[in-house]
Amino acid sequence: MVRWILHVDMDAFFASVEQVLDPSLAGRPVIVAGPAEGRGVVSTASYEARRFGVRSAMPAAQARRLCPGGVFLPGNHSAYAEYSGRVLEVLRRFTPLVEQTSIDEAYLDVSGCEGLFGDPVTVARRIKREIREDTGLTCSVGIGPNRLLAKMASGLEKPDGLTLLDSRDVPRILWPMPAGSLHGVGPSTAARLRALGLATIGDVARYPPDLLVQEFGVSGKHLHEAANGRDATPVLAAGDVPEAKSVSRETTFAHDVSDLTELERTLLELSEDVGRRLRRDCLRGRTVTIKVRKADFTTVTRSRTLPEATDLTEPIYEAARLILRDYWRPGVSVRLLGVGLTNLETATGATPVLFDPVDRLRRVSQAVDRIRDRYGDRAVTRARLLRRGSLRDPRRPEGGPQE
Ligand code: TTP
Ligand code: MG
Repeated sequence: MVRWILHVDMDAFFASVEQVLDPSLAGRPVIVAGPAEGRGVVSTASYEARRFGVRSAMPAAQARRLCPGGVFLPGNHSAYAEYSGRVLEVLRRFTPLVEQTSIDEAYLDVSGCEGLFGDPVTVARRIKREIREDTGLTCSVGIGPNRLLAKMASGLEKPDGLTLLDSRDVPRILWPMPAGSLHGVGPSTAARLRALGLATIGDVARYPPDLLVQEFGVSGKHLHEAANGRDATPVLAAGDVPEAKSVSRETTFAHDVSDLTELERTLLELSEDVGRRLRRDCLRGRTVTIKVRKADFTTVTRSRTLPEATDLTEPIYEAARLILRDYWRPGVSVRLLGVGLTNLETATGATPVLFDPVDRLRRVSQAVDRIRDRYGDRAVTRARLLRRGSLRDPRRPEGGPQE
Protein backbone atom coordinates (compact mmCIF):
# COMPACT_ATOMS: atom_id res chain seq x y z
CA MET A 1 0.00 0.00 0.00
CA VAL A 2 1.29 3.47 -0.86
CA ARG A 3 1.75 5.57 2.21
CA TRP A 4 0.35 9.12 2.11
CA ILE A 5 1.09 11.61 4.82
CA LEU A 6 -0.49 15.05 5.10
CA HIS A 7 1.10 17.93 6.97
CA VAL A 8 -1.33 20.67 7.92
CA ASP A 9 0.09 24.02 9.01
CA MET A 10 -2.15 26.97 9.81
CA ASP A 11 -1.34 30.23 8.04
CA ALA A 12 -0.05 33.09 10.24
CA PHE A 13 -1.90 31.28 12.99
CA PHE A 14 -2.06 33.74 15.93
CA ALA A 15 -2.63 36.71 13.63
CA SER A 16 -5.31 34.87 11.64
CA VAL A 17 -7.21 33.97 14.82
CA GLU A 18 -7.15 37.67 15.76
CA GLN A 19 -8.55 38.53 12.33
CA VAL A 20 -11.33 35.97 12.69
CA LEU A 21 -12.24 37.25 16.15
CA ASP A 22 -12.28 40.87 14.96
CA PRO A 23 -13.34 40.99 11.30
CA SER A 24 -12.35 44.68 11.09
CA LEU A 25 -8.75 43.40 11.11
CA ALA A 26 -9.21 41.31 7.95
CA GLY A 27 -6.80 42.36 5.23
CA ARG A 28 -4.78 44.54 7.64
CA PRO A 29 -1.20 44.06 8.84
CA VAL A 30 -1.67 42.37 12.22
CA ILE A 31 1.35 41.72 14.40
CA VAL A 32 1.14 39.64 17.57
CA ALA A 33 4.05 40.66 19.75
CA GLY A 34 5.23 41.42 23.23
CA PRO A 35 5.42 45.09 24.24
CA ALA A 36 7.73 47.08 21.98
CA GLU A 37 8.94 49.26 24.87
CA GLY A 38 10.27 46.19 26.61
CA ARG A 39 12.24 43.52 24.85
CA GLY A 40 9.21 41.88 23.31
CA VAL A 41 9.46 39.78 20.17
CA VAL A 42 7.06 39.12 17.34
CA SER A 43 5.20 35.82 17.69
CA THR A 44 3.79 36.09 14.22
CA ALA A 45 2.52 38.56 11.67
CA SER A 46 -0.30 38.37 9.16
CA TYR A 47 0.77 38.01 5.53
CA GLU A 48 -0.20 41.67 5.02
CA ALA A 49 2.43 42.61 7.65
CA ARG A 50 5.01 40.23 6.22
CA ARG A 51 5.05 42.38 3.09
CA PHE A 52 6.74 45.03 5.23
CA GLY A 53 9.41 42.55 6.23
CA VAL A 54 7.96 41.69 9.65
CA ARG A 55 8.87 38.15 10.75
CA SER A 56 8.43 35.85 13.74
CA ALA A 57 11.03 36.22 16.50
CA MET A 58 11.96 39.74 15.36
CA PRO A 59 12.17 42.37 18.13
CA ALA A 60 8.80 44.14 18.42
CA ALA A 61 10.55 47.51 18.24
CA GLN A 62 12.00 46.64 14.85
CA ALA A 63 8.58 45.47 13.64
CA ARG A 64 7.15 48.87 14.61
CA ARG A 65 9.80 50.62 12.57
CA LEU A 66 9.15 48.41 9.54
CA CYS A 67 5.39 48.59 9.79
CA PRO A 68 4.32 51.70 11.70
CA GLY A 69 0.73 51.33 10.47
CA GLY A 70 0.49 47.76 11.78
CA VAL A 71 -2.06 46.63 14.33
CA PHE A 72 0.03 45.39 17.27
CA LEU A 73 -1.70 42.95 19.59
CA PRO A 74 -0.40 41.37 22.79
CA GLY A 75 -1.72 37.88 22.05
CA ASN A 76 -4.66 35.92 23.35
CA HIS A 77 -3.36 32.46 24.07
CA SER A 78 -6.60 30.97 25.33
CA ALA A 79 -8.21 31.83 22.00
CA TYR A 80 -5.29 30.29 20.07
CA ALA A 81 -5.59 27.11 22.14
CA GLU A 82 -9.32 26.96 21.50
CA TYR A 83 -8.88 27.34 17.74
CA SER A 84 -6.07 24.81 17.77
CA GLY A 85 -8.47 22.34 19.41
CA ARG A 86 -11.15 23.04 16.83
CA VAL A 87 -8.74 22.43 13.97
CA LEU A 88 -7.74 19.16 15.59
CA GLU A 89 -11.39 18.14 15.82
CA VAL A 90 -11.75 18.63 12.08
CA LEU A 91 -8.62 16.59 11.36
CA ARG A 92 -9.83 13.69 13.51
CA ARG A 93 -12.90 13.34 11.31
CA PHE A 94 -10.62 11.95 8.63
CA THR A 95 -8.42 9.55 10.56
CA PRO A 96 -7.46 8.76 14.15
CA LEU A 97 -3.85 8.87 12.98
CA VAL A 98 -3.41 12.55 13.68
CA GLU A 99 -0.23 13.67 15.39
CA GLN A 100 -0.20 17.25 16.55
CA THR A 101 3.35 18.56 16.66
CA SER A 102 2.74 22.16 17.67
CA ILE A 103 -0.15 24.50 18.37
CA ASP A 104 -0.76 24.97 14.65
CA GLU A 105 0.56 21.88 12.89
CA ALA A 106 -0.27 18.23 12.63
CA TYR A 107 0.56 15.19 10.54
CA LEU A 108 -2.11 12.79 9.32
CA ASP A 109 -1.52 9.36 7.90
CA VAL A 110 -4.28 9.10 5.31
CA SER A 111 -3.04 5.90 3.67
CA GLY A 112 -6.17 4.02 4.67
CA CYS A 113 -8.63 6.78 3.79
CA GLU A 114 -8.94 6.27 0.06
CA GLY A 115 -12.13 4.23 0.20
CA LEU A 116 -13.88 6.66 2.53
CA PHE A 117 -12.72 10.07 1.40
CA GLY A 118 -10.87 9.62 -1.87
CA ASP A 119 -7.27 10.19 -2.93
CA PRO A 120 -4.96 12.30 -0.74
CA VAL A 121 -5.49 15.46 -2.79
CA THR A 122 -9.24 15.17 -2.39
CA VAL A 123 -8.80 14.56 1.36
CA ALA A 124 -6.54 17.62 1.59
CA ARG A 125 -9.09 19.79 -0.24
CA ARG A 126 -11.84 18.62 2.08
CA ILE A 127 -9.73 19.27 5.13
CA LYS A 128 -9.00 22.79 3.97
CA ARG A 129 -12.67 23.42 3.27
CA GLU A 130 -13.89 22.04 6.58
CA ILE A 131 -11.29 23.94 8.58
CA ARG A 132 -12.33 27.11 6.82
CA GLU A 133 -16.03 26.46 7.39
CA ASP A 134 -15.60 25.53 11.05
CA THR A 135 -13.04 28.14 12.08
CA GLY A 136 -12.75 30.78 9.36
CA LEU A 137 -9.03 30.01 9.13
CA THR A 138 -6.86 28.99 6.21
CA CYS A 139 -4.08 26.46 6.30
CA SER A 140 -1.47 25.03 3.99
CA VAL A 141 -1.43 21.31 3.40
CA GLY A 142 1.54 19.34 2.19
CA ILE A 143 1.16 15.81 0.84
CA GLY A 144 4.00 13.36 0.60
CA PRO A 145 4.91 9.69 0.82
CA ASN A 146 6.49 10.42 4.22
CA ARG A 147 6.46 13.02 6.98
CA LEU A 148 9.49 14.86 5.75
CA LEU A 149 8.19 15.44 2.23
CA ALA A 150 4.74 16.35 3.55
CA LYS A 151 6.32 18.91 5.89
CA MET A 152 8.54 20.37 3.18
CA ALA A 153 5.54 20.48 0.82
CA SER A 154 3.30 22.44 3.19
CA GLY A 155 5.85 25.24 3.32
CA LEU A 156 6.19 25.58 -0.44
CA GLU A 157 2.99 27.43 -1.29
CA LYS A 158 1.99 29.31 1.82
CA PRO A 159 -0.54 30.77 2.52
CA ASP A 160 -3.60 28.67 1.64
CA GLY A 161 -1.44 26.17 -0.24
CA LEU A 162 -2.00 22.57 -1.27
CA THR A 163 1.18 20.92 -2.48
CA LEU A 164 2.09 17.36 -3.29
CA LEU A 165 5.75 16.46 -3.15
CA ASP A 166 6.54 13.03 -4.47
CA SER A 167 9.87 11.26 -4.11
CA ARG A 168 10.65 11.81 -7.77
CA ASP A 169 10.22 15.61 -7.32
CA VAL A 170 13.04 15.70 -4.77
CA PRO A 171 15.94 16.52 -7.15
CA ARG A 172 13.99 19.17 -9.02
CA ILE A 173 12.27 20.86 -6.09
CA LEU A 174 14.23 20.18 -2.91
CA TRP A 175 17.81 20.00 -4.10
CA PRO A 176 18.15 23.64 -5.23
CA MET A 177 16.88 24.88 -1.82
CA PRO A 178 19.36 26.06 0.85
CA ALA A 179 20.51 23.26 3.17
CA GLY A 180 19.20 25.28 6.14
CA SER A 181 15.64 24.96 4.85
CA LEU A 182 15.68 21.17 5.18
CA HIS A 183 13.39 20.22 8.05
CA GLY A 184 15.45 19.49 11.14
CA VAL A 185 18.48 21.51 10.07
CA GLY A 186 18.86 24.38 12.53
CA PRO A 187 21.20 27.35 12.19
CA SER A 188 24.18 25.64 13.81
CA THR A 189 23.92 22.52 11.62
CA ALA A 190 23.47 24.77 8.59
CA ALA A 191 26.65 26.64 9.52
CA ARG A 192 28.57 23.38 9.90
CA LEU A 193 27.26 22.20 6.53
CA ARG A 194 28.37 25.46 4.94
CA ALA A 195 31.81 24.97 6.44
CA LEU A 196 31.91 21.64 4.59
CA GLY A 197 31.01 23.49 1.40
CA LEU A 198 27.44 22.13 1.41
CA ALA A 199 25.14 25.02 0.55
CA THR A 200 22.06 23.33 -0.90
CA ILE A 201 19.99 20.29 0.03
CA GLY A 202 21.32 18.72 -3.16
CA ASP A 203 24.91 19.23 -1.97
CA VAL A 204 24.02 17.35 1.23
CA ALA A 205 22.23 14.61 -0.71
CA ARG A 206 25.24 13.96 -2.91
CA TYR A 207 27.87 14.18 -0.16
CA PRO A 208 29.26 10.78 0.89
CA PRO A 209 27.06 9.56 3.77
CA ASP A 210 29.98 8.13 5.73
CA LEU A 211 31.61 11.57 5.78
CA LEU A 212 28.36 13.07 7.09
CA VAL A 213 28.33 10.43 9.83
CA GLN A 214 31.95 11.25 10.63
CA GLU A 215 31.02 14.89 11.03
CA PHE A 216 27.58 14.66 12.69
CA GLY A 217 27.37 11.20 14.24
CA VAL A 218 23.98 9.47 13.92
CA SER A 219 22.33 12.66 12.75
CA GLY A 220 24.64 12.53 9.72
CA LYS A 221 22.73 9.46 8.62
CA HIS A 222 19.41 11.26 9.06
CA LEU A 223 20.73 14.25 7.15
CA HIS A 224 21.68 12.03 4.23
CA GLU A 225 18.29 10.32 4.26
CA ALA A 226 16.35 13.58 4.60
CA ALA A 227 18.28 15.35 1.84
CA ASN A 228 17.33 12.42 -0.39
CA GLY A 229 13.69 12.79 0.61
CA ARG A 230 13.56 9.65 2.75
CA ASP A 231 12.01 9.41 6.22
CA ALA A 232 10.53 6.37 7.93
CA THR A 233 9.11 8.12 11.03
CA PRO A 234 5.53 6.97 11.57
CA VAL A 235 2.61 9.24 12.42
CA LEU A 236 1.48 8.39 15.94
CA ALA A 237 -2.08 8.68 17.15
CA ALA A 238 -2.63 10.69 20.32
CA GLY A 239 -2.05 8.48 23.33
CA ASP A 240 0.50 6.26 21.62
CA VAL A 241 3.13 6.71 24.23
CA PRO A 242 6.61 6.32 22.83
CA GLU A 243 8.08 3.21 24.43
CA ALA A 244 10.88 3.30 26.94
CA LYS A 245 12.18 6.53 25.60
CA SER A 246 14.40 8.86 27.47
CA VAL A 247 15.76 12.26 26.72
CA SER A 248 19.22 12.96 28.00
CA ARG A 249 22.15 15.27 27.52
CA GLU A 250 25.65 14.89 28.81
CA THR A 251 28.93 16.62 28.52
CA THR A 252 32.58 15.82 29.09
CA PHE A 253 34.59 18.62 30.63
CA ALA A 254 37.76 19.79 28.97
CA HIS A 255 39.36 19.59 32.45
CA ASP A 256 38.01 17.66 35.42
CA VAL A 257 35.80 19.88 37.58
CA SER A 258 35.45 19.81 41.34
CA ASP A 259 33.77 23.16 41.89
CA LEU A 260 30.12 22.70 42.86
CA THR A 261 29.02 26.03 41.34
CA GLU A 262 30.59 25.11 38.04
CA LEU A 263 28.91 21.69 38.13
CA GLU A 264 25.55 23.25 38.91
CA ARG A 265 25.90 25.71 36.09
CA THR A 266 26.55 22.80 33.75
CA LEU A 267 23.53 20.97 35.15
CA LEU A 268 21.41 24.00 34.30
CA GLU A 269 22.70 24.06 30.72
CA LEU A 270 22.02 20.35 30.35
CA SER A 271 18.56 20.64 31.95
CA GLU A 272 17.77 23.44 29.55
CA ASP A 273 18.77 21.27 26.59
CA VAL A 274 16.70 18.36 27.88
CA GLY A 275 13.68 20.62 28.50
CA ARG A 276 13.97 22.11 25.06
CA ARG A 277 14.04 18.73 23.41
CA LEU A 278 11.03 17.58 25.44
CA ARG A 279 9.04 20.66 24.50
CA ARG A 280 9.96 20.26 20.86
CA ASP A 281 8.86 16.63 20.83
CA CYS A 282 5.70 17.24 22.87
CA LEU A 283 6.96 14.96 25.65
CA ARG A 284 6.96 15.24 29.43
CA GLY A 285 8.81 13.11 31.93
CA ARG A 286 8.70 12.34 35.62
CA THR A 287 12.03 10.81 36.53
CA VAL A 288 15.14 12.96 36.53
CA THR A 289 18.44 11.13 36.48
CA ILE A 290 21.90 12.55 36.73
CA LYS A 291 25.02 10.76 35.67
CA VAL A 292 28.38 11.59 37.14
CA ARG A 293 31.61 10.12 35.85
CA LYS A 294 34.50 10.84 38.13
CA ALA A 295 38.07 11.52 37.08
CA ASP A 296 38.87 7.85 37.84
CA PHE A 297 36.13 6.82 35.35
CA THR A 298 33.80 5.35 37.98
CA THR A 299 30.28 6.31 37.00
CA VAL A 300 27.18 6.69 39.13
CA THR A 301 23.61 7.47 38.17
CA ARG A 302 21.04 8.71 40.67
CA SER A 303 17.37 9.45 40.11
CA ARG A 304 14.53 11.36 41.63
CA THR A 305 10.90 11.18 40.62
CA LEU A 306 8.88 14.36 40.37
CA PRO A 307 5.29 14.65 41.66
CA GLU A 308 4.15 15.22 38.09
CA ALA A 309 5.54 14.95 34.60
CA THR A 310 7.18 18.07 33.26
CA ASP A 311 8.84 19.53 30.18
CA LEU A 312 10.12 22.60 31.95
CA THR A 313 13.75 23.38 32.60
CA GLU A 314 13.24 24.64 36.15
CA PRO A 315 11.86 21.50 37.86
CA ILE A 316 14.32 19.33 35.95
CA TYR A 317 17.21 21.49 37.08
CA GLU A 318 15.98 21.71 40.67
CA ALA A 319 15.72 17.91 40.93
CA ALA A 320 19.10 17.42 39.25
CA ARG A 321 20.69 19.93 41.63
CA LEU A 322 19.25 18.23 44.70
CA ILE A 323 20.58 14.87 43.54
CA LEU A 324 24.01 16.35 42.85
CA ARG A 325 24.16 18.11 46.24
CA ASP A 326 23.27 14.86 47.91
CA TYR A 327 26.08 13.06 46.15
CA TRP A 328 28.80 15.65 45.91
CA ARG A 329 31.61 15.86 48.49
CA PRO A 330 34.53 18.34 48.48
CA GLY A 331 37.40 16.91 46.51
CA VAL A 332 35.26 14.86 44.10
CA SER A 333 36.58 15.55 40.65
CA VAL A 334 34.11 15.18 37.79
CA ARG A 335 34.93 14.27 34.22
CA LEU A 336 31.44 13.91 32.75
CA LEU A 337 28.04 15.13 33.83
CA GLY A 338 24.68 14.14 32.37
CA VAL A 339 20.99 14.88 32.94
CA GLY A 340 18.20 12.69 31.66
CA LEU A 341 14.47 12.31 31.90
CA THR A 342 12.63 9.00 31.76
CA ASN A 343 9.09 7.90 32.52
CA LEU A 344 7.97 9.89 29.54
CA GLU A 345 4.48 10.55 28.41
CA THR A 346 3.37 12.29 25.30
CA ALA A 347 1.86 15.72 25.54
CA THR A 348 0.70 15.39 21.95
CA GLY A 349 -2.87 16.28 21.24
CA ALA A 350 -3.45 17.73 24.67
CA THR A 351 -4.93 21.18 24.34
CA PRO A 352 -2.79 23.31 26.58
CA VAL A 353 -4.37 24.81 29.67
CA LEU A 354 -3.32 28.40 29.45
CA PHE A 355 -4.16 30.01 32.73
CA ASP A 356 -1.94 28.42 35.31
CA PRO A 357 1.51 29.79 36.14
CA VAL A 358 3.25 26.59 35.04
CA ASP A 359 1.80 27.07 31.62
CA ARG A 360 2.98 30.66 31.57
CA LEU A 361 6.45 29.35 32.22
CA ARG A 362 6.01 26.81 29.45
CA ARG A 363 4.99 29.52 26.98
CA VAL A 364 8.03 31.57 27.91
CA SER A 365 10.20 28.48 27.43
CA GLN A 366 8.61 27.77 24.07
CA ALA A 367 9.20 31.33 22.93
CA VAL A 368 12.85 31.04 23.94
CA ASP A 369 13.14 27.68 22.17
CA ARG A 370 11.85 29.21 18.98
CA ILE A 371 14.29 32.09 19.10
CA ARG A 372 17.11 29.64 19.66
CA ASP A 373 15.91 27.41 16.83
CA ARG A 374 16.11 30.39 14.54
CA TYR A 375 19.08 32.33 15.79
CA GLY A 376 21.16 29.75 17.61
CA ASP A 377 21.67 28.80 21.22
CA ARG A 378 23.37 31.99 22.24
CA ALA A 379 20.52 34.27 21.19
CA VAL A 380 18.88 33.93 24.59
CA THR A 381 20.37 32.70 27.79
CA ARG A 382 19.48 32.53 31.42
CA ALA A 383 21.08 35.13 33.68
CA ARG A 384 22.56 32.35 35.77
CA LEU A 385 24.42 30.92 32.79
CA LEU A 386 26.00 34.29 32.09
CA ARG A 387 27.34 34.77 35.58
CA ARG A 388 30.61 33.11 34.88
CA GLY A 389 31.39 34.29 31.43
CA SER A 390 30.04 33.11 28.14
CA LEU A 391 28.54 29.74 27.39
CA ARG A 392 31.07 27.26 26.31
CA ASP A 393 30.95 25.42 23.04
CA PRO A 394 28.58 22.52 22.73
CA ARG A 395 30.37 19.37 23.68
CA ARG A 396 29.95 15.92 22.32
CA PRO A 397 28.28 13.29 24.47
CA GLU A 398 30.49 10.50 25.66
CA GLY A 399 28.84 7.08 25.75
CA GLY A 400 26.00 6.53 28.22
CA PRO A 401 22.26 6.78 27.77
CA GLN A 402 21.06 8.60 24.72
CA GLU A 403 17.66 9.38 23.36
P1 TTP B 1 4.33 28.95 12.52
O1 TTP B 1 3.48 27.88 11.92
O2 TTP B 1 5.80 28.81 12.42
O3 TTP B 1 3.98 30.36 11.89
P2 TTP B 1 2.59 30.94 11.46
O4 TTP B 1 1.49 29.95 11.57
O5 TTP B 1 2.35 32.22 12.22
O6 TTP B 1 2.84 31.36 9.96
P3 TTP B 1 3.00 30.39 8.70
O7 TTP B 1 2.87 28.98 9.19
O8 TTP B 1 1.89 30.77 7.79
O9 TTP B 1 4.34 30.70 8.16
O10 TTP B 1 3.98 29.12 14.05
C1 TTP B 1 2.67 28.95 14.57
C2 TTP B 1 2.39 29.94 15.67
O11 TTP B 1 3.39 29.79 16.70
C3 TTP B 1 2.49 31.38 15.23
O12 TTP B 1 1.27 31.86 14.71
C4 TTP B 1 2.87 32.07 16.51
C5 TTP B 1 3.70 31.06 17.24
N1 TTP B 1 5.13 31.39 17.06
C6 TTP B 1 5.77 32.15 18.02
O13 TTP B 1 5.16 32.50 19.04
N2 TTP B 1 7.08 32.48 17.83
C7 TTP B 1 7.79 32.11 16.71
O14 TTP B 1 8.96 32.44 16.57
C8 TTP B 1 7.10 31.33 15.72
C9 TTP B 1 7.82 30.88 14.49
C10 TTP B 1 5.79 30.99 15.94
MG1 MG C 1 1.73 28.04 10.78
